[in-house]
Amino acid sequence: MHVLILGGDGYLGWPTAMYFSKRGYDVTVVDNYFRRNACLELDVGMLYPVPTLIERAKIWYELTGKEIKVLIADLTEPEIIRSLFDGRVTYSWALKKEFTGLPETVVHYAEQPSAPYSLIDYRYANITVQNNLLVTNNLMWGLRDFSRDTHVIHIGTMGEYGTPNIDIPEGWIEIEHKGRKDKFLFPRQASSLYHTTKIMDTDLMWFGVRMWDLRVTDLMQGPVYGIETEESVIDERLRTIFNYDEIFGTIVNRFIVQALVDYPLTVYGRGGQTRGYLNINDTLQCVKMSEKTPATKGELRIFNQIMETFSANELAEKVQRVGQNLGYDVRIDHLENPRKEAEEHYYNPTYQGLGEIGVKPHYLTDEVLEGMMHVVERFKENMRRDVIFRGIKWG
Ligand code: USQ
Repeated sequence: MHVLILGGDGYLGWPTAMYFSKRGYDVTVVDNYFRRNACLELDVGMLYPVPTLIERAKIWYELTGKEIKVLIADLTEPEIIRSLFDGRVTYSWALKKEFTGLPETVVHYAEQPSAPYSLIDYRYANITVQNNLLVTNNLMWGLRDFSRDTHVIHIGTMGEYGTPNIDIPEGWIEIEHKGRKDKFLFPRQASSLYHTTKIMDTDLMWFGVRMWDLRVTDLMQGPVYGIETEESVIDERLRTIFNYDEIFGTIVNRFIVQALVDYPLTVYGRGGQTRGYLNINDTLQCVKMSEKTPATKGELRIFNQIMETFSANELAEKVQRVGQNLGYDVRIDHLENPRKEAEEHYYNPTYQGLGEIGVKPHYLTDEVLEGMMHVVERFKENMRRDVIFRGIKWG
């Protein structure tokens, strides 16, 4: 089985590549180093340096004897994606240069993933819109023209739904109107421009499913936390990129670093914002289980990819408690919220589907937080206080 991973250098992409490779799949990764370049440009250092994607693929090969083929290229160029389906591809690194063949599965992570980035100003908004929509559209047309049986696993986001005052189902809702019924995508109302591009992705893919019988699983993921996966513990050079800055860091990873450098935890506003969270290891499980039980032809299957919900306040209190047990003096601050979002709201999403296909959740226990702190504290001398909060405003 061949898995093609778009966005294979990212926080989730590289761990996913190793995960499938270890389990015997042929793996090809594509990336244009968007995230690394954006971190350099915006001067938001990562916690530790990470070898390039080609270097990581070589290290992986030396340690496991398994090949991950690498293409460094920009997927907004349609010919790049098409070359991955029609065999014209020239890999940037591979032991065997010949084309692996059509992928049974494409995992699509190749997106600008940050809500604050998308709202820095109109230029970053444009980069987000252009990148995210063009990559998804190019992928759809590549599949339409060369490989309609390939199953796409796209990482969507729970943020597509926003925080409606009604329960959130897994993607679809049946509506009765004037005595007639039909099934529709659940109404979506995102809270950032980035999240809005993910809504547009879903609409593009839904079009491809209806028109060309494509097979798509859209995973509505919540904010992910974590650092080590089963494969990265083999060698620390294989550890995924880790951001703790305001732009690319997600809340749990940020709070952990803040606790360690005596920076009061940056709860935005009143802190009642509730989201669904998951461990990076569960992202891997969810993608794997989706791959094992693919969507059928002409199906857009949607799962809500979260394992438990917390408010920002609850996360801060957890990190404070665990940090204090380890001897850190952890304080909590309530900053004026730079985002425009509900700080107290109803939140009741359904998230059973992934459990039903075999995903076993990991939870954010004190032990898990403590384990993360122990890994992260080794890099204390690299932590920069100036990147923690710059206050990119939504309004
Ligand atoms: N928050 C704080 N303090 C912080 C950082 C965040 O209170 O220092 C709050 C935010 O206001 C927000 C919540 O924590 O209400 C989550 O923020 P986040 O920065 O961890 O996550 P978000 O911007 O929503 O985006 C992240 C990923 C994105 C993914 C999304 C899933 O960057 O790629 O799609 O999580 S979700 O949030 O469910 O839409």
